[in-house]
Order: sequence, then C-alpha cells, then structure tokens
Amino acid sequence: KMSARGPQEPPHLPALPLIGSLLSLRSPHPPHVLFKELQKKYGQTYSLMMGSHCVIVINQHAHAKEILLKKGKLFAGRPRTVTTDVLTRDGKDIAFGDYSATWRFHRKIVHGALCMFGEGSASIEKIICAEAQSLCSVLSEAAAAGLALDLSPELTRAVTNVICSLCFNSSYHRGDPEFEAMLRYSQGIVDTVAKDSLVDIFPWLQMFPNADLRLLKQCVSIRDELLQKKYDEHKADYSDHVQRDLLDALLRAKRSAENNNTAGINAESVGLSDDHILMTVGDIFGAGVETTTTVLKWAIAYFIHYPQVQRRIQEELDSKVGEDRSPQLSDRGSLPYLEATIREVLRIRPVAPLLIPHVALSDTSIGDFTVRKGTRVIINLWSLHHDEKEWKYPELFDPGRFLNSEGTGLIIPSSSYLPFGAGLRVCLGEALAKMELFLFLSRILQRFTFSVPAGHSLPSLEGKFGVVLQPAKYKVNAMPRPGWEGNKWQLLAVFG
Ligand code: HEM
Ligand code: PLO
Repeated sequence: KMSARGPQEPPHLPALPLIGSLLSLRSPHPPHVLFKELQKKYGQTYSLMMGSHCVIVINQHAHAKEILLKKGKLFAGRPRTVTTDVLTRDGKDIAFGDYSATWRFHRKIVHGALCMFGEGSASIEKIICAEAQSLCSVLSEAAAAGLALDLSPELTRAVTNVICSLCFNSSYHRGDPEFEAMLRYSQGIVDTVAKDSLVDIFPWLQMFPNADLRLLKQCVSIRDELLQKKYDEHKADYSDHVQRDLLDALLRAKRSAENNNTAGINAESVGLSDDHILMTVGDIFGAGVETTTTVLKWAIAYFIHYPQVQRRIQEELDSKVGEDRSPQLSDRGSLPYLEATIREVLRIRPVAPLLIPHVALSDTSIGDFTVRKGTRVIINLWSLHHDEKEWKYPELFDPGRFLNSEGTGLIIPSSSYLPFGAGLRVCLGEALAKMELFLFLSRILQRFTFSVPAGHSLPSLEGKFGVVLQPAKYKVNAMPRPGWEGNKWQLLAVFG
C-alpha cells in the first residue's frame, strides 16, 4: 500500500563519491559489504548512479520478495554489460540474457533435460555417488601420507565430472590436460566477469587497453574452443533415438524446429542458433562447476573452524547410516543436522551475494518508491542473510538455527533467506546443487575428519568477491576416521 506521502523517489547517493568508493581498489570493503554499510546512512532501499545507469539497491527481504515474486515478471530483465556480453555473445545465454521467448524456451529445455536424469540407470544420484567415491579414494591416498592438502583441484574435478556427465556425457581423469586448461580459464572468467569492473560502469573504457578485459577475452576464447569441440562431436554422432545428455536435448530441439520449418518458423527465429545452444551449455557447465565447488570449500573451511559441528554431523551419520554402507539421497530425511549445516553455509556465505542484477521491464514501484523502466535492481542477499533483526549474531556459524527446539526437524527461522533467489529467475540448478552437496558432504564426513595441518593457520573466512564469493586457498589435514584408514602403498603410486 502507498503511504500517506504517496509515491516517491528512493534516497539517492551523491553520484561521484560513490563511484570512487565502488572501485574495489579504493574501498576496503567488497561491494556487498559496502552496500550493507550504506544502509545506515541512506536506509534499506536506496539508489545510485553507476556510470549513466540508475541502480536501486535492496537490503531487506520484503522488497526483495516484492521484486522477485509479486512483481517477478516486471523485474525479470537483465542488464547488458561489456563483460557479460563477451562471455555470452551478447546475452545469448540464460543467466545474463534478457527476458525473452528464447530465454524462456532454453530454461524449459534445460529443466526438462535435468529432470530426465532423475531416473534410470544413469540417474543423477548414481553419477554423483561414483564421483564422491573416487574423491574419497584420492583423499585417503593423500591422507595416509599425512600431507597438507589443497582440496580445491580434487573437489573441482569431482563436481566438474558430475556436470560433464549431464552436459556432455563425458568426464575427466586426474591430470587430464583439458581439465587443467578448464581450471585456468574458468578462474580467469570468475576473476574478471560482472564484478563491478570499470568497463561495466564506463563502457567507453573498452577503447583503452585494459588488462582484465584482455584476460577475459582470452579465457572466453579457450572456453569457446572447448564448447565448440563438444558440440561438433555431438553433432557428428547425434541420433533422434537416444538422448545422452543436455547437449543432445538441445540438438533434438533444434532438429525438430528445423523439420517444422514450414510456417516460416526456423531454428534461428526461436533462438536455437548454434550460438544460443553453445551459450546455454556454457552457462550450465560454468554454473555447475563454480557454484557447488565453492560451497563445498566453504563448508570444509567452516568444519575446520567449528570442529563441534563436524563431530555432530559425524555422530548423526554414525547413528543413522553406520559404516557398512554409503549415505544415499533417501537418507536426507534422517540427517537433519547435516541438512541444517548446508543451509547455514548457504546463509553465511551466499554463493551470489548480489544475485545477478535484475532490470525493470516497465515503469513500476517497489514499496512506496517509484521505479522507472530500465532501472537496474541489485538485491543484496548478503544484507538479507546478515540482517541483525532477523538473525541472532549473523556472523556466528550455527546450524542449530535451522532446527526446531527438539533438534529433530528442519525449519527456516526467517523469511530473510533466499540462497537460490526466487521467482522467474530462480536458480535452475537448485535441486542438483542440493543433491550434490548432500551426497558429497555426507560421504566425506562419514570417512574423514578435517583439521588444520601442523604449521598452517586456519582458513580465512573472508570471501573474495566476484561473480561468485570464493574462499581463499587453504590447506587441510584429512584424517581417515576409525575403520576407514586407506592403504599406504597406494599413496606412493599417486603422490610419489
Ligand atoms: C541463477 C544460486 C548452483 C544454474 C542463480 C542465482 C542464484 C543462484 C542466487 C541468481 C538468481 C537471480 O538472479 O535472481 C546458486 C547456488 C548454487 C547454484 C547457491 C549452489 C549451491 C547452480 C547449478 C546450476 C545453476 C549447479 C546448473 C545446473 C543457474 C542458472 C541461473 C542461476 C542457469 C540463471 C537463471 C536465470 O537467470 O534465469 N543461481 N546456484 N546454479 N543458476 Fe544457480
Ligand atoms: C563461472 C565461470 C565459467 O567459466 C563461466 C560461468 C558461466 C555461468 C555463471 C558462472 C560462470 C558463475 C556463476 C553463475 C553462472 C550463471 C548463474 C550462476 C553467475 C561465470 C549464479 C550463481 O548466479
């Protein structure tokens, strides 16, 4: 409802000083923290100029839900920026592509292809469990030597292989040069794309030499080569009768549009050009790798900081699953503390602390504030998840928040919680990500206890802001739990 004062403009920041502070170089804080701080001066919802664009920043759940759910369609647009245009061939993907029939169509195909994997012999659960198993064997080989481990490459490979199976029906072995190249280009993209970089604020800066933009273009071209190779291979042995993976599903949709070309509808006009197909698998592959890996790294960093949490998950696993079998999806209901821990990790270190910017598709409003068509809207999930009015000691890692008072059932204690967004633009991989997090974490905690290696310091809990909020590199000691000690001799073969 309108207040007595009627429609009004949101409080506006003085333009110039803010631009100064937004340049990550000058401000000591990353943007999500800075935007949360600015509430104190300007209120929970305020606006500012980034270059020539009006941006509204939202720091409260009531306005966030109005935008994502109640007015979801009015705010379903995406801005075009220099860096995301480089990554997605001018928005021909799902995540950074503007609201359109093509966008809707591609979401639908991906959704259908992911559902198709729900059952059958190549079910998602089986794929994830096979990768979790191979991750555990590598860990036990390393653990037996008492090495200080950087888990990142092995976690990334396990997660990559899951999404690789789903997208391309393929996987990588240790040391595979294509995988090593993928690790490098993907980090380069995460470091340079869509992170309030100068070129996105002042597009004319592309005219000048720009190291970040050059790195991004290099990384994107390596990625595109990889995607193109997978695409060509799939085209070569495509069959209408078998659908092996997401790429086959997209090819099938393209063939069927081409066969129905009679009414002047062709694959290009419905958005099934080669570019669109490549950019869609590129999104799913990229999101599939970077998000889940990041959450696993945060989870293990928090286990090391809060050993009592780790111990309680292990006690739950010991009593509900035991040591004669591996955890499976059907155990989810009986492992509430592990589920609560996953929720808490997603609260305290959201993967996408500012979501992806939304754009108003017509003149509208947020609460009492008027919003003009084309306005960009940044939903600060960091503020929602660290709101002192909603969460007691928001920086305290406490999975117990998500349990009822008996500790037996899961709850969502506050509506100020949206780790996957909501509405039309809600994350497409939410179900997949939750399955992966559960199966990977349950299996590794059944078998290992993580701690700081002698002579190392605790992992930093301060995130590195980018298109995903990543933890800094850290090393762990993975100690096999009683009954799960690995074979020492295997180690020598692998780590020499
Ligand atoms: C979008 C979170 C994993 C695919 C998003 C958004 C968030 C999010 C916050 C933006 C919503 C918005 O802009 O309003 C997460 C988290 C994950 C995760 C926390 C892991 C725990 C995945 C995975 C996939 C995926 C595994 C791929 C299978 C996507 C896609 C979009 C998206 C395609 C863009 C949707 C659109 O713009 O229409 N995700 N995500 N995500 N996510 Fe995820
Ligand atoms: C990650 C690096 C890859 O090389 C390319 C890529 C594609 C899709 C992006 C993803 C990156 C980062 C996380 C994103 C995802 C789409 C949706 C997801 C932004 C840049 C989230 C969390 O919103």
